[in-house]
Amino acid sequence: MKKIKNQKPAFNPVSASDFLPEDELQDLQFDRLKKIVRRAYDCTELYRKRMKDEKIIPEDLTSLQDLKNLPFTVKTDLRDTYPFGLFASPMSEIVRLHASSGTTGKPIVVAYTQEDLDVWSDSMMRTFAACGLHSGDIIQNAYGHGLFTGGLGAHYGAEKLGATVIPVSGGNTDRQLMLMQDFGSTAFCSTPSYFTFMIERAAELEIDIRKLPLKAGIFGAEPWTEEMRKHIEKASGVKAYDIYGLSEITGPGVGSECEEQDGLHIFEDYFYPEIIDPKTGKVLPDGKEGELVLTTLCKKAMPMIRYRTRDITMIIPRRCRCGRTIRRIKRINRRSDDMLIIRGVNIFPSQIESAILAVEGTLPHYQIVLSKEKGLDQIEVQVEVTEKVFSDRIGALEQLQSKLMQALENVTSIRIGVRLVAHQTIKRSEGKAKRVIDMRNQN
Ligand code: DLL
Repeated sequence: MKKIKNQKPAFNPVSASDFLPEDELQDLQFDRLKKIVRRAYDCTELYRKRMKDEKIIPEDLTSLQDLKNLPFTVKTDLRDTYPFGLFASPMSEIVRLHASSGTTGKPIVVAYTQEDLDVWSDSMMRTFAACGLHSGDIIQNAYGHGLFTGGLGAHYGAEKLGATVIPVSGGNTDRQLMLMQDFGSTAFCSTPSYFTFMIERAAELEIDIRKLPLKAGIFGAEPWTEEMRKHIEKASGVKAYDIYGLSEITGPGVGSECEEQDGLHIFEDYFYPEIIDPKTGKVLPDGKEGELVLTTLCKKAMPMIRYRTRDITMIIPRRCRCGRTIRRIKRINRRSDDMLIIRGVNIFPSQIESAILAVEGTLPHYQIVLSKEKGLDQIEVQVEVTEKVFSDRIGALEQLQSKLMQALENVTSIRIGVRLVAHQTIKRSEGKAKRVIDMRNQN
């Protein structure tokens, strides 16, 4: 292939909004907050009723700090008002719908006006810029295009950046690798779990990703750990960035790491973050871990006021070395609702991922299987191991198994069964990985 050298960026896409002085940013946030709360109150029955129940009117907001007096919005509010009950714009102004599938029943539906799409493209453009991309970059976008927000969200952001976007969607891994080589993609967007599959398939096809122009992975949509980042960066030579978002707020583009890879900047001129104690609902100071609550400051079609994300993180109380003034959150590797309670002990899947990936000889493909035996909860972790380990002496396998059991016991304080399985045993995912298989309610 003839190599086309990347030209110098045609314009500097880094938004001034990332660097506003603190007081200017807060004035902007407060100004936008007042308007959005007024809009929510005037145009959405649920918000009006909730605020009336609390005897609050939009004019009671006299500073950003007053936000804490407003009621929360939760996922069931979206389900209860399915499909269009939270819309604050008439259908004639709504130009796009997305939906998130959820695990059971009806999806949740989200809506955008043209202005909302412009804001979203801007926040995704700022995401890519924070990850060091600019015009001249070739972004292969393997997030699903469709009702899922990942594909189209990244698409418009990449175009706004002036980059070349390849809207390939997820799956068809061999073709992904062919395009990556032939087009000289410099960035790849997908879930981190799908990229681990790409790395594996590339090795099988004897494609060395390190030798390709690929330099950045823009990964999100599911929890992943620092150990997973290390694995990806070591195995592929790309810099693996963490990006965050959720459909209810906009999709991807709520927050992103920058080149420092030290926490995710929240585009807080659009999405105002608070951290609360999930039990009491009280706002916690920066530096304390709790549940992330987000308020959309600009969203017209479907404002979200104090939306409880269930994602657990903290606001990092220091400025980033990159110079951006917008605050950062810590990487999210757990949700308040993904906690497993096994024999009375609380376990998060991310603790298991960190523990197993820190042990030499394991692959980043694992599953946590829950079952019941004689009324007692059982947990087993199935981990793929390298072919070398698998074909080694039995002793080596046993040694690795006991090492893993020890590592898991160290982080969880209970004995967890480990089953080492051969390469390719665990089902690969093109989107969000399914790490926990719960068979406790099956006979
Ligand atoms: O996953 C939006 C997205 C697309 C984000 C592409 C990043 C990249 P939902 O399907 O609504 O939207 O799922 C949102 O996924 O509340 C988190 O629990 C989880 N999540 C998203 N990004 C991350 C991340 C998209 N970087 C839910 N780390 C959120 C951990 C994440 N969890």
